[in-house]
Amino acid sequence: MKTQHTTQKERAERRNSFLSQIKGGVAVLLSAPYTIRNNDVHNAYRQDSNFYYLTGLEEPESICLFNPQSKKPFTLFVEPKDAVKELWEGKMLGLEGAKAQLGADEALSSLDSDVFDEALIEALLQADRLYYRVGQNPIHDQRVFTLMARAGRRLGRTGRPLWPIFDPVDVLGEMRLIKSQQEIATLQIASNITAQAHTEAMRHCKPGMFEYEIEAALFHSFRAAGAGRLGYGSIVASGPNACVLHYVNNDRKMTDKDLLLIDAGAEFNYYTADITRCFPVGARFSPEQKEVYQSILLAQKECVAMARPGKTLKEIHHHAVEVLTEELKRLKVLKGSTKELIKSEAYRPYYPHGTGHWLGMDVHDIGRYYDKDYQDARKLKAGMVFTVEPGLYFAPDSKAPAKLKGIGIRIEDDILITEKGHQVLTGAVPKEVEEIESLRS
Ligand SMILES: [Mn+2]
Repeated sequence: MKTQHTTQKERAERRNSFLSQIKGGVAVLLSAPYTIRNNDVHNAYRQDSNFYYLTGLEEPESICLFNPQSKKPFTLFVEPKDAVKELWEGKMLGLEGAKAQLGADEALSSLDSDVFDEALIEALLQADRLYYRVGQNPIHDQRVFTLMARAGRRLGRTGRPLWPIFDPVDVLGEMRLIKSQQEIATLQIASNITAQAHTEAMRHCKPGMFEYEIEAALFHSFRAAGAGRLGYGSIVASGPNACVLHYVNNDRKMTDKDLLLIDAGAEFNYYTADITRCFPVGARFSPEQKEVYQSILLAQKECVAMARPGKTLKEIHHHAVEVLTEELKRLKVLKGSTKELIKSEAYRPYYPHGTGHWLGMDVHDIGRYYDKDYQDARKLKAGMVFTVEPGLYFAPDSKAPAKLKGIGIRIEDDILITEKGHQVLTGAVPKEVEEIESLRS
């Protein structure tokens, strides 16, 4: 497996871009906390996406301070090397490593809180605003607010108000929304690994198996192909479970009458794919299952075909709603004028979610969905990556015709916008009825 690591050069470029966009201000970013699973066992560590995007550091208890006004604008606060800790948990970067390997202009101990406190106060005194995401860590919020007040007192009697706080996610969201060649290559690897696992699941699933057997097979395929972890909890939902949008129990025994909905994605080097496919647990779709499937496939293919620079996710969603409403009429679930049915959102009990979301380091990646004023949906641009995932869900207790009850289907691919149109990153997994049935038999 060819590996795609974000280079230090690319990270340095990101930091320069970030620093120039926050000029006049100062930014504090926190690492993700180490979280306890139970008693003294920790969950596997994953760095916060924004923190990793800018620093490449995978250690907890770290803080990053960006001060564009300083000759040393990039300071990392990390834990100093500790031989005992290294014995138990592995190599630490340490202060020297933070400078030599990650390109920090300055590396200071994160264990000595006075060091950070003084550095932030100094930086604030040279700045007119603070970039800091409130609400991630209440203890840290309290600390930052207190330091702002202390810095304010240092100013003396100037009548100046305290520093306004901006969310750095606004700047970082815009940066992360447009993927570089390196990021696209990484997403393609995550997509290939995920596509391969979905295709294998489609091939090996048998009546009588439990959903968790498929969940385990997916995880095996991901890890065996070099994926670091799951991009999100796998949904392996058979029969009526597919109507529960965030079903994660994955513990039902499957029968040859069921469809199986799999929504799972591998994370590779901090970038995740997000694929959903549905296939019969028996050899073939039932006539009803096939009809619903074809409706969604039609909507999905038309929505994917719309993807190009200048279009919006809102337009794509609107088109999905139009097609699915027409199909709901054809399936005798709804009746009346399509226009009225859309206006009254009659489709919503059967299509309750959106048609896509940004995709990248986070499965629901950051970045504005609207223009700067949050008025109009933003136009798609080359380098954006998002999902197209229409579906229909006829829960057993819904008002759908009896023969459709218990059917839940979604088809999801990952789309990259290119200069001229789009590229489907996840096209390797079959989605045509004939392809699926031939794989199943
Ligand atoms: Mn998705």
